[in-house]
Amino acid sequence: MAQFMETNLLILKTTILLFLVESHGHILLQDYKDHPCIRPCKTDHPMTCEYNFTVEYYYTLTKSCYECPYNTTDCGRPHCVPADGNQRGIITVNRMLPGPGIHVCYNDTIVVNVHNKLEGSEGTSVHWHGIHQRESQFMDGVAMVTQCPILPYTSFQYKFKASTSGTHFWHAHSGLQRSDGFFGPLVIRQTPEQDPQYSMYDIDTPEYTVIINDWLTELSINKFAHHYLADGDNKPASMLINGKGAFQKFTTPTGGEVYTPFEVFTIDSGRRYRFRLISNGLLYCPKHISIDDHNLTVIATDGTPIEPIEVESLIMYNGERYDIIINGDQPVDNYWMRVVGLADCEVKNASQLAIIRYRGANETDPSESRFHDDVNRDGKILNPLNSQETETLIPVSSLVSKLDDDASLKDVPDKRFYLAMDFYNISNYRLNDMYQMHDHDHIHYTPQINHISNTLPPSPVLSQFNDIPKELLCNPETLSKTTDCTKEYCECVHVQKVSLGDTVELVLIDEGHTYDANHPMHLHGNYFRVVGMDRLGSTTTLEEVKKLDDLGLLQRNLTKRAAKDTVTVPDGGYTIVRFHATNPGFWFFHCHIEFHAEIGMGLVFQVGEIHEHPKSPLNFPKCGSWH
Ligand SMILES: *[C@@H]1O[C@H](CO)[C@@H](O)[C@H](O)[C@H]1NC(C)=O
Ligand SMILES: *[C@@H]1O[C@H](CO)[C@@H](O)[C@H](O)[C@H]1NC(C)=O
Ligand SMILES: *[C@@H]1O[C@H](CO)[C@@H](O)[C@H](O)[C@H]1NC(C)=O
Ligand SMILES: *[C@@H]1O[C@H](CO)[C@@H](O)[C@H](O)[C@H]1NC(C)=O
Ligand SMILES: *[C@@H]1O[C@H](CO)[C@@H](O)[C@H](O)[C@H]1NC(C)=O
Ligand SMILES: *[C@@H]1O[C@H](CO)[C@@H](O)[C@H](O)[C@H]1NC(C)=O
Ligand SMILES: *[C@@H]1O[C@H](CO)[C@@H](O)[C@H](O)[C@H]1NC(C)=O
Ligand SMILES: *[C@@H]1O[C@H](CO)[C@@H](O)[C@H](O)[C@H]1NC(C)=O
Ligand SMILES: [Cu+2]
Repeated sequence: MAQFMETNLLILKTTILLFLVESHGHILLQDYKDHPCIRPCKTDHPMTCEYNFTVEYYYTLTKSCYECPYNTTDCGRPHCVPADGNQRGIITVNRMLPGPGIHVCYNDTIVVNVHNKLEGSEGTSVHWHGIHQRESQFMDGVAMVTQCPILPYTSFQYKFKASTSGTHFWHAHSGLQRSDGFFGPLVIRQTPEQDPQYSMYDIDTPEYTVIINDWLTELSINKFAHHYLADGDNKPASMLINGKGAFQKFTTPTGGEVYTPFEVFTIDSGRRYRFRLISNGLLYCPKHISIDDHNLTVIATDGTPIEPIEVESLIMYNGERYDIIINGDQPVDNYWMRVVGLADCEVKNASQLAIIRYRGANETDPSESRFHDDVNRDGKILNPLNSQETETLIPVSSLVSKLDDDASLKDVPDKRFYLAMDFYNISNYRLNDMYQMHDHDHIHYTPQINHISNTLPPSPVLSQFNDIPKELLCNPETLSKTTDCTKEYCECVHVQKVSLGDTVELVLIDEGHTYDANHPMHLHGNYFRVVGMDRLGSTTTLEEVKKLDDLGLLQRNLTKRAAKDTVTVPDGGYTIVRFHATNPGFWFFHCHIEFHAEIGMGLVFQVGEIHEHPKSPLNFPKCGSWH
């Protein structure tokens, strides 16, 4: 009888599965784990690498998961997304979490057909985080900056040259979709001759890609609205490593405890592995990463090579990437990879584990305690949170690049911007100002850059500049004529213009008066060099930093500084970055904390005059308001 019922159930489930596959017409939901572009890279053998991305609202632990987590084999079934065991709505690409990894060689051409199958008529777009898109500026994927959102029922083809080598990732750049599962790795490998770190490792294959994110227990729009409009918090409860991990506890009929499985990285004793770490961090949750009994030799950050540095642990902010070497020189066994959430992630102890398993070890969890508090990890920490440099706390401003010095490091920059950031006490209609005005104990401070909240225009600045009413655009200089934005809420499309060929210096200041938060700032379309960073105290001001600079007291090192695209700014301190603006277009610069970016902590750099920008591709989709 039981046998019969099980068979019936199987037929039922198979029917559902078939139905779902069929509903996609002829598009197969591929994981691309055997994509022909995954190969040893050779000079002058470029390929065209094509992918289909089907974007859908989906769910964790669907019926396609069968008996997962009670039967861990079932957790690996196609279309099953176990995540951390908590059941919630998600957005997936090809019903995977993370979405398919794109692994190509330098100089390949990447073609991604995005099919928008989201419910609710929701638009979308995909950003290729770390790719500079020279000559393909329209492919940067920022809705209302470089393109219109991809409409539901339509598809959009991204096509660009893989000309920014290194460890990157792709993610939705429309609303909060990135936080709900719409992301995946993007790695552009070099030939042995091109790779300055080739002698440092033996193995560099897609299995050793590690994408990490903090994770909510509900759709992020729920969390966002609950937090900003009512009494909800903004603290993540969980974390994922390659979309997996243990969080929700399940009880077996015999009273045992089970969890959804951890990610496992299998290594061979005696070999050196290049692990490519990617932080798709969502909220204010820096991630402290270590591996029991193993040091991390860091060889690259945000895709660019650095002089190797050996540390015991490393902190990653949202949007950053680090390539590390793990040496398989310890006894054959299982070891924890630990990712511990700091700041807002400490409130609910959001953390996650993965397993480094030496081949030959038993397939069990490591015997070390799961609780990081039980495992003291002393020693050097790269990229510390809100700290000054010490013997053991190593900021990224002290990393030494393996790239040659370039015009971004010349003595005097052509343009300098002081960008002051903080959470300001300003009545903000987006954050429910009626409530704010009546209850000062529960005020929502507004994170801004130079007291401006960025908004996006009704047509993309890059593809339809002439369709945008110019009064929507602003910057502190234009606003200062009419408004005191320190007293009044200022919202507009914040555009700062630089000339093509300028060396631009950004002095990023976190005034730090409200909370001890830090902001990971990400620049599209360019690398910058991190030439200075310091924490001055628990707070500072724009005026104080300017005064120090006038007195020659802001240290800059203009030799061999690390090239990055995402960097932290210490609370009560500053970070100085330099970029050489040779890539014409409109490039978004924003905090990579999803909620901060969504409520306006960003601006757009216009590099070059409009006539110097590339022309829109033929028949490029258009959008805008209609009156
Ligand atoms: C993408 O989908 C199209 C149309 O369904 C199909 O012809 C093509 O082979 C697919 N390509 C890949 C790489 O999956
Ligand atoms: C990349 O492609 C360009 C032409 O598109 C070619 O000149 C260059 O040599 C190629 N580089 C490598 C490393 O293959
Ligand atoms: C677990 O599921 C797999 C199929 O996914 C099946 O082959 C196996 O028998 C199941 N194991 C148990 C203990 O039920
Ligand atoms: C890690 O590095 C420290 C020095 O910073 C050294 O004392 C320790 O032995 C190293 N551990 C391993 C496992 O290599
Ligand atoms: C977080 O962990 C600490 C130490 O292990 C524990 O005391 C505390 O109760 C935990 N907090 C929550 C919310 O689980
Ligand atoms: C694997 O487990 C078995 C039985 O629990 C034990 O005898 C053996 O020593 C273990 N092997 C390793 C490599 O830890
Ligand atoms: C915020 O500003 C309001 C008036 O704009 C003021 O009444 C309130 O005291 C301020 N709150 C804080 C914490 O500074
Ligand atoms: C700047 O960096 C270079 C290269 O790492 C180093 O040799 C030099 O001492 C640094 N200069 C200062 C002023 O710190
Ligand atoms: Cu921020």
